[in-house]
Amino acid sequence: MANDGELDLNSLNDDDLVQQMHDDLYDGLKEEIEESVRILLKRGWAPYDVLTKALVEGMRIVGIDFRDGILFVPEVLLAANAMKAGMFILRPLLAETGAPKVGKMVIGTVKGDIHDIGKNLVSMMMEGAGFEVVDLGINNPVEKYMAAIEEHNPDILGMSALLTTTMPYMKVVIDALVEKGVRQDYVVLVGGAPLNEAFANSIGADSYCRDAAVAVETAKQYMAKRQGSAMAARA
Ligand code: B1M
Repeated sequence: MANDGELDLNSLNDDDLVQQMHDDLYDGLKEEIEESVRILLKRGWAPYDVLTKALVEGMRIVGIDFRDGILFVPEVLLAANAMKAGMFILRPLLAETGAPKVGKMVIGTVKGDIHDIGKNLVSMMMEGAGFEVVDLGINNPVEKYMAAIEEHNPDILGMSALLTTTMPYMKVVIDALVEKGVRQDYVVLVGGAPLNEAFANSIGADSYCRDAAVAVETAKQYMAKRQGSAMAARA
């Protein structure tokens, strides 16, 4: 057993187990998180609920103590690793869809920024909603985004930034699209904790997405609009 018999996670009721997961995430206990995710799934929990109620909420608590100087980078890295291990189990379940692909998105975290948990979550949820996702990873310079859209010809370009110092880089990418005369060919969606709608408007993005669920809904709306205008153009 992952927790060496100290605590039988299976013996906890759902509420206590979720509480324990918040604690285990805080302590960066990867194996315990993996075990608890599997237990909740076995108990019939929807993968999305495990993700949001246990993992994302746990990470929110970590974020508060990181901000307040109670936790430091090494501890937060362990928490992030534990979170990723849980997400790894959920990923195929969230992405399960027999539907034809509804659109394609290239997404990446901008240059100077190595935060990727939120971006990974957006990718997972978009895949689950039937989008093909090309994930460029972290720390992407403008050249990498430009090469990727040329290679993959997506409908949507997604950018993530978690730092106030890196979010302005999104404008560098959008400006490059404008300069190349291809801005209108792509829907540009941006997200990340320090952003807001006003910022997205000010850099010329199409929309700001508060979270992964909003990203999915927004992407679907743009795809419906695009398909509508393509049909109108053919008529
Ligand atoms: Co960092 N960090 N961090 N960090 N970190 C923050 C962002 C911070 C707010 C913490 C704090 O002070 N409270 C703060 C930024 C302050 C600021 O800029 N104003 C901060 C700092 C300062 C730093 C360092 C500078 C610390 C240092 O070195 N002294 C450093 C910078 C490194 C760098 O990038 N160059 C750093 C490093 C790290 C770790 C490596 C330790 C680790 C990252 C591990 C990883 O990602 N692999 C880390 C973490 C984990 C955090 C916090 C605690 C958690 C972020 C997270 O994963 N949240 C974070 C605190 C916080 O945000 N409250 C913090 C969970 C995730 C599900 O939410 O990422 O917001 P989020 O994503 C959401 C939405 O924002 C949205 O949907 C997601 C899902 O719902 N979304 C999108 C995100 N991207 C989107 C893209 C889209 C659409 C929606 O495209 C379409």
